[in-house]
Amino acid sequence: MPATLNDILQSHRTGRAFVMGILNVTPDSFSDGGEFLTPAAALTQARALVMDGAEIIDVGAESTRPGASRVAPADQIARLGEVLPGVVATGACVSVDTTRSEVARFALDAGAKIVNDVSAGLDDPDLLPLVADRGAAMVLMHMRGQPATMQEDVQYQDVVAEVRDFLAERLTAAQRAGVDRERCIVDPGIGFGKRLEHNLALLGGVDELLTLDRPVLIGASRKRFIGELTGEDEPAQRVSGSVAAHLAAWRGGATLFRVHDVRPFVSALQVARAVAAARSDRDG
Ligand code: HH2
Repeated sequence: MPATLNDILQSHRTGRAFVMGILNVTPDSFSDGGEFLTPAAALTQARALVMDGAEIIDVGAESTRPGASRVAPADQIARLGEVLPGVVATGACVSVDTTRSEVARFALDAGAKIVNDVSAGLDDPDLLPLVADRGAAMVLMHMRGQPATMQEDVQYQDVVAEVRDFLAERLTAAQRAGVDRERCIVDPGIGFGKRLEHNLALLGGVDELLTLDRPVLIGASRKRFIGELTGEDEPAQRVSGSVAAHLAAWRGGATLFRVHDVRPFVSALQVARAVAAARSDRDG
């Protein structure tokens, strides 16, 4: 049964998990920059993500890796314009990874249903009103500062509580701008202004984020902290570590997972789910 946007937005209540496949139409993303820049390569990848089990495709035209340079909205639109119609035609629910309202407007016009804003509405004051006006869904993500500087001077007293409070405040800001809270998804922003211990605390602290009564999205895929734990310098070699990180968050109640390597995670989830079902059968 294909996922509807409503299924995704209710997933924290139903427990159904959804995989968001990553499609970076960028020359400089940290793990796959340049791989899917041509429209043909991007569409082939979008179809492969769906075949592998992704029910959401997150298309981005600007890298947010630490130190990345900004991409003007017109350039993001030029990159997206050639691929969005084909990605929408896959039948997956399409999300656009941007902080800019011009880009989000273009993507929503092309059939995207979710705006994935890593700045949680702070980068562009016109973004929340646009999402409200269109009745779109939105990901509000926690980040400290800007990608250019976010890994400098990273300090928290209690990272899980601080991220939860920030997301609560951004949910209120979104509502004040007219966005329906029921259309919001929250994301602790793994790797965005966080050191290893912060990422681990957040992956283990999903239950606390769920007190916001919104679905929790986790994006740990191939990120640096996995390399720090496993010694894998090459992002594409961090697949097993990424699966483990996402499964740990799933156990805590996260239901949405933003991943590069869809099939390995879908398989792991199938097994973990079967074990959990057997356990609950036994417990009655
Ligand atoms: N991570 C990245 C980009 N967008 N969006 C959300 N909601 N959550 C995340 O954790 C997240 C995100 C970074 O990963 P990637 O897209 O692979 O790299 P880059 O930003 O270099 O394109």
